[in-house]
Amino acid sequence: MTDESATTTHARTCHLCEANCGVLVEVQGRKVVSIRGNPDHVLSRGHICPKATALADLQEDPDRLRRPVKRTADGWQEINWDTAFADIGARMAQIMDTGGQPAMYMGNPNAHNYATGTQTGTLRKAMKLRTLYSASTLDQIPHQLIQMWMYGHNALFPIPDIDRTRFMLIIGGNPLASNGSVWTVPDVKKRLRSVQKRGGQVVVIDPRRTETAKIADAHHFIRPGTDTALLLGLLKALDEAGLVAPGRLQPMLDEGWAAAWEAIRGFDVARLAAHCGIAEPVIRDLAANLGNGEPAIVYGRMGVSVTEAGTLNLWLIQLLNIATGNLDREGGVMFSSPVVDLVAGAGPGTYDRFRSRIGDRPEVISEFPSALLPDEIATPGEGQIRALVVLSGNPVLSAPGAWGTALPLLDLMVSVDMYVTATSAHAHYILPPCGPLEKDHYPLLLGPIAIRNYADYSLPTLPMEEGAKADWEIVAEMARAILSARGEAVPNIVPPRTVLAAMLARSDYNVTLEELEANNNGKDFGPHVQRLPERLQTTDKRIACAPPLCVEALEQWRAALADTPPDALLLIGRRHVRNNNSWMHNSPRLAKGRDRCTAMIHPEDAAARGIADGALVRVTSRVGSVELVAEVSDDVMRGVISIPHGFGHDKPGTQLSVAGRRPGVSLNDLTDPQAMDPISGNAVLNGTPVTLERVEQMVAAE
Ligand SMILES: Nc1nc2c(c(=O)[nH]1)N[C@H]1C(S)=C(S)[C@@H](COP(=O)(O)OP(=O)(O)OC[C@H]3O[C@@H](n4cnc5c(=O)[nH]c(N)nc54)[C@H](O)[C@@H]3O)O[C@H]1N2
Ligand SMILES: Nc1nc2c(c(=O)[nH]1)N[C@H]1C(S)=C(S)[C@@H](COP(=O)(O)OP(=O)(O)OC[C@H]3O[C@@H](n4cnc5c(=O)[nH]c(N)nc54)[C@H](O)[C@@H]3O)O[C@H]1N2
Ligand code: SF4
Ligand SMILES: [Mo]
Repeated sequence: MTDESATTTHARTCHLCEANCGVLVEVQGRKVVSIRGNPDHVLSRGHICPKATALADLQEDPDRLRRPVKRTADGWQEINWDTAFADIGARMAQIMDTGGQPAMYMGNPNAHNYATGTQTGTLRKAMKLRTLYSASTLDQIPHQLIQMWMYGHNALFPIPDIDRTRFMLIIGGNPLASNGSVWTVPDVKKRLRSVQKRGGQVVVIDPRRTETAKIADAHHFIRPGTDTALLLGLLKALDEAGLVAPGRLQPMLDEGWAAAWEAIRGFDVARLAAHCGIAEPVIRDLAANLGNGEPAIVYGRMGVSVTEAGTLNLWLIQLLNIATGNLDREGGVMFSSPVVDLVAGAGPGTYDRFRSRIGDRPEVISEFPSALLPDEIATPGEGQIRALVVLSGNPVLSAPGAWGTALPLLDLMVSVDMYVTATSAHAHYILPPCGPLEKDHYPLLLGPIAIRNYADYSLPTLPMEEGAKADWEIVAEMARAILSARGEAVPNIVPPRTVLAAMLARSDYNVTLEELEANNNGKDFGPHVQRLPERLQTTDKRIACAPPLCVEALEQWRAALADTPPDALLLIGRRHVRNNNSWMHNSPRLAKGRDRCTAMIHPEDAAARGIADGALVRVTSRVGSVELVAEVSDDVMRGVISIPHGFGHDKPGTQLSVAGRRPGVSLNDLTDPQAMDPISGNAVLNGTPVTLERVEQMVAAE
């Protein structure tokens, strides 16, 4: 007989963000009693953030759908899985057979779900998709593109070796709120503190004095969208100080190295300094620190990637790490030796094999810009998108564009999501996955970008609820239903665990799935080691230092460089440790506390418009207008306004009872879908020009 009151504790990974912390989940029956950090985890060492305990809220949320639902004239109707798949297969087949174009949008949670990734290929084939839309073009695709061009493979991420560095320059990243990005680095605050304890320094470049900036040795405000000037200034200052010293990298650099410097040498540091708003002596001092021969890192994230010069900036960042000899060096940025190697397992990536119907944008690693999707749906003509599958995404809140008017035009929309969100509310069918603690986990995409080489497999903590399905099963069965309805061969489903076991069997490391399963704390395979030149995937085994489109973009940037930058108020985003994009606002634990969806503005900008702290303001961009409360603070630089993304939970149809109590406004009602990095198609989510005014509130008559 089992004791119903007994509690058991299970080790697993928190999959909510890139940090992948080890947690200990105590359960009693199906009830979560506690969630705490696993002190013995090889990577996270007991660290967790407030979101970990919210795993329980997600698991137990009464708003979470437990069965597939179909939209009817009388509202959502529960249907069984077989009916859902049969209906979707038939409607998709009919649309495809009559020349309708299908599409798929994949959201961020897919990056945290190895199991789904083993099945999406079949769904893409069933839907005959050449390209995807995903959160990557709202995020990190410029990184991948630069890596493909310079190192020969889009998955060759240079990882900041934080535990051995002496100087870390963080440009446009806020790891204390985000817990690190394109960089699996649990417990990042303590690791940054350790850099300082070793006598090293952390410097932050950000238009806002962020949580990370507050613990740094120095913080410099930068005018949004002008990092290109800072990066060029650093390169030029290094050169002028005679500090360009690639060292052992020199023989690995191709002819592009000379070409890149030819372009850089034409710039003037003083003029670049004036453009970005960081004083010339500060730039020269930063360059001296980067080039003093000690291990140093230049790390750039959302603040440099999701701007018009995203790809250009990422190129310059690589050049900086090469110029100071800090690429492939302990304490610099290093390439991992992953247990499951995606570089060996997938092609290097592609560029501009074909163009988008709308906007004539190049295909980038088989993707088109997500910000284009609403127009691809709404614009009639051959190739118009008639059917859409949204796989764990919420583009209505997370992406720029007129989604609210485009999605209702679809003949078929399927959302794989456990909530009725601003996006899934438009679907004809919502297919909900099981609860988060009912899934297994392996950091397939994120392990390779971790600060150490490691592997960690988690079993499901709770058995699956009766009638529930995991995302991977939903995707696999939907693919089969479509193939079957179109009279095509229907493949057998290979379960994710089988795929993972086979990948581990091919690993350079001697490790099996069973071993990892028995190990509660993850398995450490040591710090990163030098991998160049062997790891380069370029045909000549050299680093391609001057991607032609980057050199061209630099010339265009030079031509557009104005002495006096425009005086517009520029809008940037803001992450908070208790939020996660658009989808964790329904957790009562996380939603607690003061309103976080505020417009943060500098006291002088507020005073100039007669705006007091707490006043209602209207923020207007080229594409839209929102009203929210002002938070007057000198944590944000003058001329900049900051609003967090992911709010707007009162959009039509949304069913999130906790989030709905304080819905906030959507930042992406202001961001401009036409603003894109022309090279990568990545959306421009920072630096949107806006106007700001006080809203005259009606005072009720006595
Ligand atoms: N203005 C502005 N916009 C931004 C950003 C910004 O900084 N500023 N950041 C951008 C970035 S970096 C990203 S990655 C994107 C994210 O963009 P998206 O991925 O489109 O949006 P999310 O808000 O992450 O929504 C995820 C959705 O998946 C659902 N979900 C969560 N877990 C699961 C799961 O396990 N299975 C299934 N089936 N569904 C699940 C949630 O309920 C939610 O509806 O947003 C981007 N948007
Ligand atoms: N708590 C929490 N954690 C998260 C997420 C979340 O929503 N909440 N989202 C996850 C996801 S999907 C991602 S991609 C990561 C993102 O991880 P990060 O990139 O670390 O997160 P952001 O807070 O967007 O940091 C971008 C910083 O750039 C600054 N910035 C804006 N414009 C500019 C500019 O022009 N130049 C410079 N130099 N800086 C600028 C912003 O003020 C901000 O501090 O976070 C992940 N982790
Ligand atoms: S930092 Fe927080 S959300 Fe991210 S993995 Fe760790 S506990 Fe989970
Ligand atoms: Mo992201």
